[in-house]
Amino acid sequence: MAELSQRGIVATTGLIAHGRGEAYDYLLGEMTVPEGEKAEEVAAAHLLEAVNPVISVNGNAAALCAEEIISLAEAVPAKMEVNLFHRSEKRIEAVCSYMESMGAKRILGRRPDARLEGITSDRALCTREGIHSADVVLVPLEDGDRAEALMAAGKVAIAIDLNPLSRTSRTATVSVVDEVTRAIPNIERFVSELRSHPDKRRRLIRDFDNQANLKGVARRICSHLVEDIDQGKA
Ligand code: PTJ
Repeated sequence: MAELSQRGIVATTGLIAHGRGEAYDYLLGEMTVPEGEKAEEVAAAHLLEAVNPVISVNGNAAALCAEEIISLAEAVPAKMEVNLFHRSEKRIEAVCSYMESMGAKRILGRRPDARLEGITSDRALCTREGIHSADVVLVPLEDGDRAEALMAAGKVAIAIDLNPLSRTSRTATVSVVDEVTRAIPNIERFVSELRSHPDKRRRLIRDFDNQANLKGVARRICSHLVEDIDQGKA
């Protein structure tokens, strides 16, 4: 992360966000919890049911798991679009080139030709072919404003965020509370499992309650803390 920050791929605030993520991951026991796995299965169902699924890529996601994102995009198949919170032409180019150097054959985002309503910053810039016309968008490590704007535009927003209380987690259609390097391969595994089962996919989507799932994660964090206290670790 530190090296990719020096190369301009990860924003300075991206390093801070990474530290926040590590703290939440510790509270989750540094593993995929059952609620995270359920959300990953539902995320896979949405991606397979979508007409135009898009994976939004920012600096942190690229730095942590470029190859896993590319592999998931090929498996679905889904488009990949670079969209940055701290946007500059130089960083857009750096992240796009980095994804290409890691094997991406096609990356959208260099030439935005549309705007996502409800965001005043340059983060609204996107492509007509990608995020603007997507029906399902996977957003790893997102900020709350854009998750809200995607939902307001009628899209299914799948967030990956270790903080179950973040505005992104509370806003998204499906909130995957798991570390992104575990979450993306898990979603790909479920894509393989669900590919030939459309009825199961629709049932999973219909029966999923995101708020109840998030409450389950929050309770799990609390009980981990209580266990640590009881065992004299805290
Ligand atoms: O590359 P840019 O310019 O688009 O900037 C990206 C950042 C991450 C800086 C930007 O999106 C941002 O500021 O995000 P936030 O609002 O800090 O939210 C990031 C969320 O991701 C936080 O809730 C973190 O807990 C969570 N997070 C951090 N690392 C991980 C993570 N979630 C999953 N896996 C991680 N490794």
